[in-house]
Amino acid sequence: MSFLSKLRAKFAKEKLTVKIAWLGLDQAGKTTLVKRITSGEFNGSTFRTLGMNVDEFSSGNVRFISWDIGGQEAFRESLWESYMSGSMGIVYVVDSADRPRLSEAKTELWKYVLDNDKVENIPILVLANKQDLENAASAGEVARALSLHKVTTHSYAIVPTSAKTGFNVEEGLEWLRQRVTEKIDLL
Ligand SMILES: Nc1nc2c(ncn2[C@@H]2O[C@H](COP(=O)(O)OP(=O)(O)OP(=O)(O)O)[C@@H](O)[C@H]2O)c(=O)[nH]1
Ligand SMILES: [Mg+2]
Repeated sequence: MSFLSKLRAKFAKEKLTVKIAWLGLDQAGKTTLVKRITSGEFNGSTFRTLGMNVDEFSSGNVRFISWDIGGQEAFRESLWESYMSGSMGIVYVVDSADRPRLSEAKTELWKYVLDNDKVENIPILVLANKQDLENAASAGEVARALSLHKVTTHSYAIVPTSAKTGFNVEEGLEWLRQRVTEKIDLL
């Protein structure tokens, strides 16, 4: 058995452990989404993340080690790049109802992730979150606001979600699980 066959066999039996990083402006809903995934419930009393939270959860054959990084401006410059290092996927969360800040969300996505040479070609899952709110922009509107059609360097998906109702949260995660697993299969 070749080394790679052994490696695949090992992964088939054991869960594959994968680090992912959650990024996005403050208030986008990152911590609430992670809590929804880990507890299956909506927790409306998150406090702004000062630094980051590490959690662990599984989806199929993948165990995600999830780094939920604070989105306040002070943390972007100081933490985002170093804390996302070593990630095999990025979840970029957008508050779809905060239309005035969509352009800031675009600037930061491109600055820290898409135009950042230090970020490898890893899949990027964009969550157009807070879809339960009446004035929320649709996933298409968020995609346009972030200029996602210009992305050529990464595989990406945009998924409308609500951490409040749980809408599409599992589906988004499933997309990321598949992309990450594919990459390993290509080894
Ligand atoms: N209605 C609604 N509110 C949400 C949703 N997701 C998060 N929120 C609320 O948005 C606020 C901010 O959520 P957080 O999860 O703390 O945001 P964050 O992205 O972690 O923010 P930082 O830690 O500062 O980066 C909280 O009041 C949440 O209850 C959602 O899908 N719908
Ligand atoms: Mg947070």
